[in-house]
Amino acid sequence: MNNLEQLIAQATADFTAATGIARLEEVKAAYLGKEGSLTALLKSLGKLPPDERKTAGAAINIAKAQVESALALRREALKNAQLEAQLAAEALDVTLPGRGPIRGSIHPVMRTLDRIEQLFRSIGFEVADGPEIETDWHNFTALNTPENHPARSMHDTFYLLDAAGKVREDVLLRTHTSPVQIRTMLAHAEKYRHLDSMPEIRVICPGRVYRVDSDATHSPMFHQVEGLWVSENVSFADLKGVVADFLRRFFESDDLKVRFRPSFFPFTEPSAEIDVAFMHGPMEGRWLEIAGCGMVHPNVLRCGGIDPEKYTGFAFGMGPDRLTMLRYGINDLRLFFDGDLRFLSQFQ
Ligand code: 2NL
Repeated sequence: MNNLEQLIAQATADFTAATGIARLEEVKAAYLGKEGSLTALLKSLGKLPPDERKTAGAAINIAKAQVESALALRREALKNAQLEAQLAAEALDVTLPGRGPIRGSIHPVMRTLDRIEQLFRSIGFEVADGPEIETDWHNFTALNTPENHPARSMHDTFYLLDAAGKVREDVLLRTHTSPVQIRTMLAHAEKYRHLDSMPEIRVICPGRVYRVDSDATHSPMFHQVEGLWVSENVSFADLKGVVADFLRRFFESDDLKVRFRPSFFPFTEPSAEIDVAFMHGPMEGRWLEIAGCGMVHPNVLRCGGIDPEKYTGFAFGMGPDRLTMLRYGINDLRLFFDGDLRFLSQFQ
């Protein structure tokens, strides 16, 4: 083996021994760089006699070409290995099951509202809604609530500020859904103004209401469903029948005791609290306050544009948040409103 063949063999072995691209470039410099052995051989040509120079030069150039081709081969091999390693590292297992979209669910209080609406619709009630920012008149005055009543205080009701930052006296966040019923009566009376007698009103009003109150059983925003039935001959007996039937269907229980306990509201007379007692389960035999009700006060009918000499009505109000807590055994009202998915996702 002559010197050149030895050099080619050594270069090829050195290239093979280099296991990374960076190391390969270092090895390359030892042969083909400025200080490389092949470069030195080419430089030494000048010292040879002219007649030997041609054959020696040709031989060195052939050797150089062979070294370069060995280098290119090794470079290619290393690049392929690198790519393969990367592909293996980043490989996706396409046989894994997909994650799919995250499923939302109906909020437990909305389930209760849907259920209440469905039950009342089945006995001919319509569902109405109205603004959450109400006038003082619709929220209090029309509901026979006196000017100095504590419910009207800044302590109990959220008021709004005007542009100058002063408390407005005319508007507030509604404290109950009754103003929707006032609006319903006014629109109904107006619509049938030209008739001797108007068709009856049967409506429920579900929605958000606001009071200055916050603890485990009170939230500044909560829900209410009120109901109203106005007709020429509607009585407290009808009220009892409608409410008792509703509660038995809502709680899916026939052996449920319902009690009407005398009470007071400015907007009804007479008025009553509605209590229920379950005859089975963990709450067996305990009376629970569930709603309020009464015969619509004549002053309230008058504010709704309805003649109290000709028509009577009953009304009731209940808290769907509390009904939901009872139905699912939830002990903290705040769980409904702080949006924790660990709680909400249990109602799929
Ligand atoms: C309660 C009590 C009640 C009413 C709401 C009402 C509405 C009109 C006229 C007369 Cl427009 N009354 N609503 C009546 C009695 C009780 O709610 O404890 N709610 C949670």
